[in-house]
Amino acid sequence: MNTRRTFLGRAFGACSALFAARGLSAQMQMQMPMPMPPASANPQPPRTVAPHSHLSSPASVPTQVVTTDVGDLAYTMDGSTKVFRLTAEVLRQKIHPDKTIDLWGFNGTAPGPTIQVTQGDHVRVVFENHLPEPCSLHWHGFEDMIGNDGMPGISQEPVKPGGRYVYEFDIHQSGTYFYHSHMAMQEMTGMLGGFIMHPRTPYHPHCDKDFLLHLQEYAVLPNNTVPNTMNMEYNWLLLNGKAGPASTPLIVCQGDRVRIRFVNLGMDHHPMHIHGYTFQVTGTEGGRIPQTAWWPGTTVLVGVAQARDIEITADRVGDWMLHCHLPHHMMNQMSSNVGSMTRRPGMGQPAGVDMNTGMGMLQGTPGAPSGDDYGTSLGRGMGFGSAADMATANGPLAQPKAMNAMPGMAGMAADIAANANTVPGFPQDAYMEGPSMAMDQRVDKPENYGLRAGWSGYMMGMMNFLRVLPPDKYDEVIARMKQANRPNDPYASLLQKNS
Ligand SMILES: [Cu+2]
Repeated sequence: MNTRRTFLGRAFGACSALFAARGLSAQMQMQMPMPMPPASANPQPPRTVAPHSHLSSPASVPTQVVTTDVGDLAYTMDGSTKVFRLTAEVLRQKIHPDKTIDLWGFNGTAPGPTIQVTQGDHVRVVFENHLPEPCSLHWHGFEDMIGNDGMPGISQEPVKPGGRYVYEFDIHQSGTYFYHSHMAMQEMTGMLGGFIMHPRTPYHPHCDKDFLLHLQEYAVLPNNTVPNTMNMEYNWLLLNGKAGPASTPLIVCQGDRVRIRFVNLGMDHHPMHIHGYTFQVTGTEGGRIPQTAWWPGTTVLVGVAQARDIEITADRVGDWMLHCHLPHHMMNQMSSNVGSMTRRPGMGQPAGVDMNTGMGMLQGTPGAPSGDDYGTSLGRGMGFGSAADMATANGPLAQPKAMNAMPGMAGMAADIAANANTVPGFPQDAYMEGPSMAMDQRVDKPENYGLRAGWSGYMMGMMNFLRVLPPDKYDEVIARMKQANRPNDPYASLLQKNS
């Protein structure tokens, strides 16, 4: 079969070859007497391709996890010890074409790079602190010695600026784990990362693709670049450090079995939803779930400090949405600090008032806290944002400036009813998603190749694609990804596999 695969690979490209081989395998199966399928309360539509074939990659080797937009932490060997070097540092990160913010992370990214090890490994992590304040690293979910727990002031001295600490682990667990600063505000400004422990014996069934998505939120007030870690209202919702449409799609080939690992080290819980598929939840932050206890769903709630692994067989082609289902987490630059949900005059929000008044919390008439006079203005008058930019709608802050920035806006009038301004509640999404928000070119990358024109006007915040591509399209996208030849490409392990 290897010979056949090599030949087909040369002839058609990796996925075409795989697909052809799967077709052959399906034909061969068709000649065999087929067992009756078990009765099911939820009959599945007929598969268009055979389920996973071992031809795609040997099941004896776990598939490397791809952390889109983040990548992996490389290691060196010291005898039989895997040595990782993790440096906490201040960095700037472009989370969206129009937003670059100051974060704290590791080795140039926030979240930090993913560490991947295998059960049975002896692992050393040399941690260096390049932050302006003390820090230590907690290894979340690890069953190990207290001295490696990373709890500052409890299990170790905090690592001072310029200092280092060496953590050592004997890996006996397997599953989706993580590391993070155990200082809460540091964690909220990006100091977290994934730690994958591959099982010594690969899980069954084998997954052809394996992805990790970090769920994150930041509160970055208008005209600011530093997340306000004290704020409890978030306006930037991210997957792997990028807000939609800047996040990178998960690329899979039709017929692949796919695992997606969600990790939540933030302040909010996220109901992660996938279109077009019913998945099985196959793992938690406590490791693999026995197959008899997997549960089906189309949305899985990923609570704070939890991981949830889901698996599907990607047999239906499409650019399927994969997103948090909280409506406010499907938007960018959301903030009640910059305007009210009304276009009616006289209902703007007060600026420059104290927090009690501005948040409408404890006092005032009529009907505080819900009175019209007391919409939120948190941050106004506190030196954040511009007090001049008092909006009266969900629409832009400064009309001419915004109109210039969004040429598509001019064409939107045609989509708006003539009496729109007299309709209570207008606008809701009219100026928040649609053609005026499209920025296909500005977020162009090989993984977006072939998406429907204007797609980016409808994708924000914690939204992404699972792109299940037919073999020919898959091969084309993979070829473009290879051609891009990006340094430290998060997709490197997948691209090597497809070479
Ligand atoms: Cu969410």
